[in-house]
Amino acid sequence: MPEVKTVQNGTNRLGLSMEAYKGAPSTLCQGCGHDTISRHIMNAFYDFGVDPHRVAKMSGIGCSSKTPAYFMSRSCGLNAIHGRMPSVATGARLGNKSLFVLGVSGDGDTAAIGLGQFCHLIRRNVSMIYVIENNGVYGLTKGQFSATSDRGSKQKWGAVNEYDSIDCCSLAIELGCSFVARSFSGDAKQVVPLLQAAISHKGTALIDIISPCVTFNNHEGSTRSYAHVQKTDQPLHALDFIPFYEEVQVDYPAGTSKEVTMADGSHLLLKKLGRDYDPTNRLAAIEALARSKQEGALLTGMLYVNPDKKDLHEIENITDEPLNQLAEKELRPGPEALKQILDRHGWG
Ligand SMILES: Cc1ncc(C[n+]2csc(CCOP(=O)(O)OP(=O)(O)O)c2C)c(N)n1
Ligand code: SF4
Repeated sequence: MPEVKTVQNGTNRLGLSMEAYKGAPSTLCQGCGHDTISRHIMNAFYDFGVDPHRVAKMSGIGCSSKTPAYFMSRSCGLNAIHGRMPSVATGARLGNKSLFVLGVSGDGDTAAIGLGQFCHLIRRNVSMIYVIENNGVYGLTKGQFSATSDRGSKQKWGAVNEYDSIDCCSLAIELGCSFVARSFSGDAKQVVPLLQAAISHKGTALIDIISPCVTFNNHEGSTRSYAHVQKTDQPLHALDFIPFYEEVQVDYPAGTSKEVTMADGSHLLLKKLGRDYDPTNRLAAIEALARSKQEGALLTGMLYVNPDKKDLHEIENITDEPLNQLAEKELRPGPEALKQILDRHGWG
């Protein structure tokens, strides 16, 4: 665990300035929600004090999938092919458990061509953050409806979407995802603590972030425009994140907040905003999402979390040591070990 320093003189607890978390200048359209999300990512990783060298940035294809180039240039990363980020990210994490794997995808990349990969990543509970930059269209290929576009919503040129949408959060909870959140790119106060809680989580942490495409999906009739999201956003709670290296010193009256202790000992505080919502209740989360879809509301916040679920490393009993640091002896245990395995399965 890195030495703990408080944030001071423009540096974080690792002694790094914000410069270390920046990337190349963005080439996206001005006002694109994806750029705002990149800023939230830089702020979350800087504030938490994650060493950029330990981050693996993974993405597929799309405007959203281009964004890892625009933050944390010191990190390694791979722009995979369309919809195939999850398998490449699984490989990276299996190969090196000490990496923070951050996947950035679009709603097209995830919910259409990559849907099978998305489902199996979640079933395996690979420890990584999965951000969907959800604008309801294929931005890069000029604004076709995506599988997350709401039925009845209108394309810029007037065509109406006749198909039901896939809700990636509902699907993820159904598949057993251990961390599911939804937010809006314009809501820094919600996105940054959610990202920090995701950094602290063991297992797949999915954050579906509505991210308006100003060029192809920001008009009247769209349900992913800035105006529509602002009108329908229903935050479940106000969020506070307290990292494992800070003492919990906030004092909320009983019954007004819920505290979730993350796998690394950090705390996520969920302060009630009107409604009673327990993000550790899986069935209630599925129901709340179905209800909000029916009502045309956008439910945002920590939808479901289970910090105790085993991740892929635990399930498969994979070594903590990065695989490239294992010696020949560990990689090739020899004929005696092979015989033991064969005997154990009755194949000897
Ligand atoms: C195999 C394959 N099929 C289709 C494409 C064309 N294509 C590129 S990006 C994209 C969709 C991107 O949409 P999304 O993931 O929502 O990202 P956005 O651009 O909206 O951020 C498509 C269909 C491709 N690159 N590869
Ligand atoms: S086309 Fe849309 S998604 Fe792509 S960069 Fe422009 S605003 Fe963003």
